[in-house]
Amino acid sequence: MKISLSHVSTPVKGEYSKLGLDESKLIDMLRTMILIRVFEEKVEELYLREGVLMGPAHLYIGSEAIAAGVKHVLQRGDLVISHHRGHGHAIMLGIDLDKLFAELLGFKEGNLKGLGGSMHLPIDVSKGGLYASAIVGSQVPIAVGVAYAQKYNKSGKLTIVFFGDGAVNTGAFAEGAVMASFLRVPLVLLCENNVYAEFTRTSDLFGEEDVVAQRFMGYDIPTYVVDGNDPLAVYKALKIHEEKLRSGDGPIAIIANTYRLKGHGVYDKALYKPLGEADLYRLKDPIITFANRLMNEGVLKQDDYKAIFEEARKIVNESFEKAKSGSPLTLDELSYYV
Ligand SMILES: Cc1ncc(C[n+]2csc(CCOP(=O)(O)OP(=O)(O)O)c2C)c(N)n1
Ligand SMILES: [Mg+2]
Repeated sequence: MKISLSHVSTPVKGEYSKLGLDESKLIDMLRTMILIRVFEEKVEELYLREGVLMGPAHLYIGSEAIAAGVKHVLQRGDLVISHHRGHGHAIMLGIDLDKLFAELLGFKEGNLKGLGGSMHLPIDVSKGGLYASAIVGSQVPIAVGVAYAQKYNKSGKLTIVFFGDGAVNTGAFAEGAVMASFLRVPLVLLCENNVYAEFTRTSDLFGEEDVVAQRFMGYDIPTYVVDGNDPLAVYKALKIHEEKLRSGDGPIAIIANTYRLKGHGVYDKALYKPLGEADLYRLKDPIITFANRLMNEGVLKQDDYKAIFEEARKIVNESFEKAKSGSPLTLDELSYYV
């Protein structure tokens, strides 16, 4: 059995044009990351301080670079399948923020009429968000079927399925990976390796640091390991294999190494994390790191950086104000939809 694991480094400036990167894409990646961050901070506030949101919410804070890197590879007709930590995917897909807030509030103006909530937020078929599941790992074999349809129809489109480092220990992941490999489907298995699965360090489960990468071996699927805090590394890993994916050469996997800066859900203070660990990772905050890079490369000025944050805060606050005036489905409507 072939084992194919390669590390993809961040592109140097000279590679940008070959990879189809220009200034507007670079700035949009940063803008996307900031919009996700500001949205998530608002969500956290609405849960913890305002108490207006209920149910679970698993924040994407710390992993924004992954969604931003994926965004510019997607074409119309490509599909995204997500998981319980999918707010960042929903924003990357371009689902209106007022619809997302309405969905979190349980209102019929939400993208799923308030029936899905946080863990199904990235679903809007018109934007390419086909499905999301909170049953860890279960989305992987489903994504194989979706990608198989794309292959069968010779569509040239691809599917990206997001899952976490905890999901790689499920039978569903293994089953999906075997089928994806066997059927040679245009699927990207994208593992957001954020160090934790709920309240457990994934590496503690096996006492090995690289346990996640090991889970990808044996399927004959080319697997790329990237810095998931760098949107350009994520983008590059997808881009170098894109043509092969679209032409039916079979699936790839990407392990994007990142860090869950917050607790598992909004309610979780993450007191089980080693003291100082999150602070160390905050020094490598993906937004600050990427903004510094763009400033060093002369693409971004300090004032523009501030303006992007201001703009994101305005969009987020206005979207929430708009969503607040919505209402839940009536009983009649509920019985129709459920
Ligand atoms: C099949 C299944 N088992 C257990 C759970 C409970 N659960 C919810 S999230 C989670 C951890 C998932 O960790 P990971 O895949 O790393 O994703 P992350 O939350 O870190 O993004 C678990 C065990 C579940 N939802 N589904
Ligand atoms: Mg995890």
